[in-house]
Amino acid sequence: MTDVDLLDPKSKIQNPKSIDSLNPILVLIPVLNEEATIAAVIQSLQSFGLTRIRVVDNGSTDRSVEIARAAGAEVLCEPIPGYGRACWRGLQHLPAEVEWIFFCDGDGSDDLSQLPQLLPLRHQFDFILGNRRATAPGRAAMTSVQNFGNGLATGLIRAGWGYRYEDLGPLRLIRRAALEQIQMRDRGFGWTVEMQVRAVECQLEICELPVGYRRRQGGRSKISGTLSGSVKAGTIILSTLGALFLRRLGRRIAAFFPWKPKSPSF
Ligand SMILES: Nc1nc2c(ncn2[C@@H]2O[C@H](COP(=O)(O)OP(=O)(O)OP(=O)(O)O)[C@@H](O)[C@H]2O)c(=O)[nH]1
Ligand SMILES: [Mg+2]
Repeated sequence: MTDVDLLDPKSKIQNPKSIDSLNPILVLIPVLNEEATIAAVIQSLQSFGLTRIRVVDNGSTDRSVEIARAAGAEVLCEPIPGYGRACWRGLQHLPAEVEWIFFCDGDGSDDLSQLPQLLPLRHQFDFILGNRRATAPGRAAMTSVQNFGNGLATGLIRAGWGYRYEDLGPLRLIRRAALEQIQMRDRGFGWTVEMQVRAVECQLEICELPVGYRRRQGGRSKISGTLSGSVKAGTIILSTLGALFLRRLGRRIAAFFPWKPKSPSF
């Protein structure tokens, strides 16, 4: 793991002027009923020079869609519910120029002020994640269930795959080619953890950058803010990890046997 230390005076990535063209970066925001916050999130991203912003809505019953469009985002509507489903939908029909995908939430909880440090890291890494647990405001804003769940999931990844992640945060920038290599399958709340495990399996260059985080800035929680949402998401994350572990075991067992299944002849 590479965890970039922003306080390191020798760090090469401190200078915000090193940000070059951000045109190849597409921002993807899954959204469900975030009318109170989505405009501010979009405006904040735009203020950092990110203008390709795609919101994927899963049937919001409020004005999220109109507000996101008015703020300058492209809005896609995915009829089948699911956080991962929305993320997957947002990756369809990407313009040819897009080389990077930046994921963030639409509830205003991500502290985007670290973007001038985070974005230039794409010149050194394939996959850059915001690490909320490395900052005091980040840790404080996460519920105890979230902190526990993150610790458990990252501990299991460490035990199962030998890679030490610190967080399973929403803020993440990934190379498009790497995402294609990862071949995401999950279409629900297992999306984030699957991406992280598959990134290790695909031997991507990964780094985590300390980022701030705060409680959602309006609207209602769909996942971690309620006990039932946390338990549901936690269960899905753990079962996703189990399935990924078994899948990898299956691949290892298959590689052990000398014979290979015959490819069908036509
Ligand atoms: N399209 C879509 N977006 C979703 C869905 N569930 C959650 N989201 C969005 O995903 C992001 C994260 O969801 P949140 O409700 O903020 O979950 P959380 O961050 O774990 O919990 P809180 O911030 O405490 O509410 C937000 O932008 C939501 O609007 C879904 O089923 N479909
Ligand atoms: Mg949130």
